[in-house]
Amino acid sequence: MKLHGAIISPNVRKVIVTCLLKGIDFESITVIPGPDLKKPEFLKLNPLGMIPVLEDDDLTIGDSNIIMQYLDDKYPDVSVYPIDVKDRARARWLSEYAGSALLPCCGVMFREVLVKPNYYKQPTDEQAVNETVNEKFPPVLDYLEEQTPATGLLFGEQICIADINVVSMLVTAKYGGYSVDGERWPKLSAYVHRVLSLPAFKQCLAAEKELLNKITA
Ligand SMILES: N[C@@H](CCC(=O)N[C@@H](CS)C(=O)NCC(=O)O)C(=O)O
Repeated sequence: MKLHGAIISPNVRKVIVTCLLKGIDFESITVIPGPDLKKPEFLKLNPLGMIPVLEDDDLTIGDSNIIMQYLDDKYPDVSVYPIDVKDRARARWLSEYAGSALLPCCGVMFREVLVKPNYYKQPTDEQAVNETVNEKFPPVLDYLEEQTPATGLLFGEQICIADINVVSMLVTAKYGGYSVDGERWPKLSAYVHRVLSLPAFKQCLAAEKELLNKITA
């Protein structure tokens, strides 16, 4: 099984955490967002020109959530979906919400605070950062605070796609210097720490360090 992507990308992180939880071996093929995604050989793998892409024998698919679903169908023993049908729907919804509402905020922090000044030697767009921190993040985190239980994970004690989605995005924000304020969003902040202390997340973040260090070098 081959996974194409950059391991510090949130959508790639989601797939890696899923593989680690399920004990799936895969070959990681590094593809960094940028011109490489527009090359004909990559567009053959994913005409959308986006990572991650999974190749499994004769199957080639893009989109992190679709890949996670495939891995769960193929390796169901350790499932990353809740059992209850409504919880499964809620978990899919929160995953969608994380991708559509949370990721754009986290992406701004990652790009403007970490990547642009350190890797591209370009100035941070301070206005975009201030707008994100003061206007865009708060309503998204308010909603997630409402959804987060005081103990455990989003759907009990077993990590599921919603936990993987929400926390993968917030790791990206953390690389850009933004962490959930524990005073303002206490349940969400404590929950993020609980998820990050799980072995699969710890192992994934440890593997990301090398690439992260290259960006900040
Ligand atoms: N819905 C897709 C989104 C994938 C996506 O946005 N990937 C980003 C990296 S995290 C990417 O490839 N960006 C390159 C680009 O937009 O040109 C998924 O969940 O996999």
